[in-house]
Amino acid sequence: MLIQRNPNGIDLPFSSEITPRAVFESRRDFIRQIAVGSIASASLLEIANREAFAQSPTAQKLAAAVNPAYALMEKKTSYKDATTYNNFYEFGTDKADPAMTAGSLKPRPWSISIEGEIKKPMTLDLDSLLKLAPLEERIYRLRCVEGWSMVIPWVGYSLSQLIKKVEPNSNARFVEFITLEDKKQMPGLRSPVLEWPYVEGLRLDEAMHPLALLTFGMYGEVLPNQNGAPVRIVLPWKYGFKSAKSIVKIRFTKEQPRTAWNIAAPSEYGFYSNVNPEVNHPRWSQASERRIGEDGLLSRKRKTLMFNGYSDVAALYAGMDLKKFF
Ligand SMILES: Nc1nc2c(c(=O)[nH]1)N[C@H]1C(S)=C(S)[C@@H](COP(=O)(O)O)O[C@H]1N2
Ligand SMILES: [Mo]
Repeated sequence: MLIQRNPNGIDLPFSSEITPRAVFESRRDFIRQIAVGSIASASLLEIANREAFAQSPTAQKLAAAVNPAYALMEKKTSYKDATTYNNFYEFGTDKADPAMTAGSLKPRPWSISIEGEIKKPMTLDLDSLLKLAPLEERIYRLRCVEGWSMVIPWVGYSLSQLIKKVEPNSNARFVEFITLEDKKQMPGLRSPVLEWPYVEGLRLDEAMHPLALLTFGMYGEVLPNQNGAPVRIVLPWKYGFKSAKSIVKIRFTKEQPRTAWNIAAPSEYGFYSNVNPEVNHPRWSQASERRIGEDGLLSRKRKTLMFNGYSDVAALYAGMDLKKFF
């Protein structure tokens, strides 16, 4: 192989040496086409996104048409990164743990019991849940409170569809989400790192916002266990920890529910936890973020946007001091 010394003194092979000739040639054509503007920028994004779709060869397909109203035009995080860099403390606290240990979770049979301040309490199994409303694909940015983000194509429908079905009564002001707690399936429960089960909550009007997604799949497949199989919520305008995984119970309440991270560290994690670049975590800034798989480990070069860019939700918080209600 021909080695060329580059100006920085590092030996680099020519790209024609490491790439088969035909691929190299067609790439040159491709670059030429971009230069003359014959490939639209939308298809450039499509090409960038192809890499993101190397899905699991064994997973069950769960296809749905993209809802263009919620299709973020950004390069998707690769399936590999989205399924090997996870926070799911029931399966360990290291980012790599859930992918290695969540095989013990049994996502079928599964049901969610829906109770509390509603006219129609019910238990729905997974098939009934899947049939309740048409599935949509929604490409959302997920911003973790730790300062990183991903872009993931989720499959689900608005949580509001389920809420309408159970008919909240006039006492219902909040919704609580409760994750499975089973030591046999979840090795991380042996550690007291959080109070178990993992609980999260929303005000009822937040839960009714169309962006709040009851989620069954990602990348056109059912949710991998490490991402919260078989059903979770995704709330793209809030820090990632609000999006509880592997939900077994949804309870409607009069009082504001307790939430897992607020119990663990109340001065660090508030009930609302809306993405807000102006309210820093006591131990780090929230003004910027790094995109997993694209940016360097210490490179938080992307500006974090108010409500993670989902400004539609602002009306939910009109008149509220979001520094106080962080
Ligand atoms: N039950 C449960 N849900 C959870 C968590 C958890 O530890 N347990 N981690 C949260 C955090 S901190 C984030 S950032 C997201 C990560 O979702 P992902 O792994 O699908 O990207 O899940 C959230 N949901
Ligand atoms: Mo997170």
